[in-house]
Amino acid sequence: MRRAGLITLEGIEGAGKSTLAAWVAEWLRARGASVRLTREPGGTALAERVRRIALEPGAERICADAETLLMFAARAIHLTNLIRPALERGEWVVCDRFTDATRAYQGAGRGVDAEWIEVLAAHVQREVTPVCTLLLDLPVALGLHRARARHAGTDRIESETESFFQRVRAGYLALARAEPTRIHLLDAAEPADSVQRQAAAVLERCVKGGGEP
Ligand code: T5A
Repeated sequence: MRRAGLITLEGIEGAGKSTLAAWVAEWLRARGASVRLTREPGGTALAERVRRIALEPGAERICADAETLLMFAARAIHLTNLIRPALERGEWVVCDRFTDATRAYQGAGRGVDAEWIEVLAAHVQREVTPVCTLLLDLPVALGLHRARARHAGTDRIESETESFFQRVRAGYLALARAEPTRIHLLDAAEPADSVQRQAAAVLERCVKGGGEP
C-alpha cells in the first residue's frame, strides 16, 4: 500500500461527496491506514471562518475574484495547518472538495480566468497534488433536489441558477477529460451502494500507487 496521499472528492451540490468521503475514510482505515477526513472550504477553525465569509449570504456583494481569493486563502490555511502536517506524518487525507472545485465553480461557473487560477493553485499547493480524485457526476436537477431536500436553507452559491450549475458540471467533466489518470468519473445518480462499488475499484488501484485505470 502507498504510504500516504491526498484523495479528493468533487462534484456539484448534492452529488453525495460528504457521504462517500466518510465511506472512503472508513475503507482506508479498514486497511490499517491513518486517515484525516476534511473538507473545503474549511477543515480547520480559521479556514472554517473564511468559509463562512465566502458562503454566508450578506449585504455586500462578493465578486468572482474575491470569491476565488477567499477559496485559496482558506486552502492555504488548510494546507499549512492540516493537510501538509498529516501527509508528513504518513497519514492519508480525504478531502471533500479541493482546487478542482475552484476550477469548476469560479473558473467554469463564474468565468474567472483559468490561467490566474492555475497561478494561485501552483503557489498555494506547491508539492501537494491529489493522488486520486473521485468526481461524482449526476444531472444538475437531481443534485439540487437532493441538496435542497437535505438542507434547511441555502448558502450563497447553492442559491445560484440551474444554468450556473450546468456550467460547473461541464467544467468538471472537461477537467476529467483533461486529466483521466487522476480524475475518475463515478455515476452518482446510482444508489449509494453502487457508487461505493465504483469508488472501491478506483481506490484499489490508487492505494497500490498506480492511479491509472
Ligand atoms: N466552493 C467550494 C467553491 O465555489 N469553490 C471552491 O474552491 C470550493 C472548495 C461548499 C460550497 O462552496 C463552493 C461549492 C459549494 O457551493 P459544500 O458543503 O462542500 O459547500 O458542498 P455541497 O455540495 O453544497 O454539499 P452537499 O452536502 O449539498 O452535497 P454532497 O456532499 O455532495 O452530498 P451529501 O453526501 O451531503 O448528500 C446529499 C443528500 O443526498 C443523499 C444523502 O443522504 C443526503 O441526504 N445521497 C444519496 N441519495 C441517493 N443516492 C445516492 N447515491 C446518494 N448519496 C447521497
